[in-house]
Amino acid sequence: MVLRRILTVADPKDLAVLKQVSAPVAEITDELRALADDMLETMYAAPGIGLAAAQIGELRRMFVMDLSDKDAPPEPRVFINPEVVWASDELSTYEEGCLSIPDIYDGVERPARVRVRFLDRNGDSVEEEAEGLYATCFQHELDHCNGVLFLDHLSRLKRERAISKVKKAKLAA
Ligand code: K1U
Ligand code: ZN
Repeated sequence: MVLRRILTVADPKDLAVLKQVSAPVAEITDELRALADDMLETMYAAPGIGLAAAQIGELRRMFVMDLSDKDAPPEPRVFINPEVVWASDELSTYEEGCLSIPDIYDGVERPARVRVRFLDRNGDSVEEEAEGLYATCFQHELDHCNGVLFLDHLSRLKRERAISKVKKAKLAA
């Protein structure tokens, strides 16, 4: 497994990649499973609870997630060609963070419950209902597959302030 560099909004070249729409995965191969393992290792090291392939510069529609409790055994999950097939009218707001926007957190309003569909790492199709942090994280990661960052759900002022804060922190490091 290989630790990969996480692209951030502080670098204009990284941002240009993060804003792109990822391509569907045509075939689940050993190479794709190795990429998923790299993504999980990178996510755990960050640390984070999710990571989309676009965040390491791989413009493929897939992400990984682990929502297990800190002291519980890990529950790594891989989501390939993810979709939301139904979303509730009810909305909920969650304080989101993003490994590509370090140390910035803000409330984002999204559907509280979603029905999701994806392929797992064996290529089996899964459809299930998500709520709470799972629903929030799934939608956040699916946004990455579509070139959307959580800052895009906020006002232009908040977005610009956040990006300049991340850039300043990078210069000071
Ligand atoms: O996609 C990403 O950038 C990962 C992001 C996922 C996410 C977090 C919160 C709401 C929606 C989506 C993160 O993992 S940010 C870091 C984080 O949440 C965390 C880090 C350490 C321990 C617990 C949580
Ligand atoms: Zn993110």
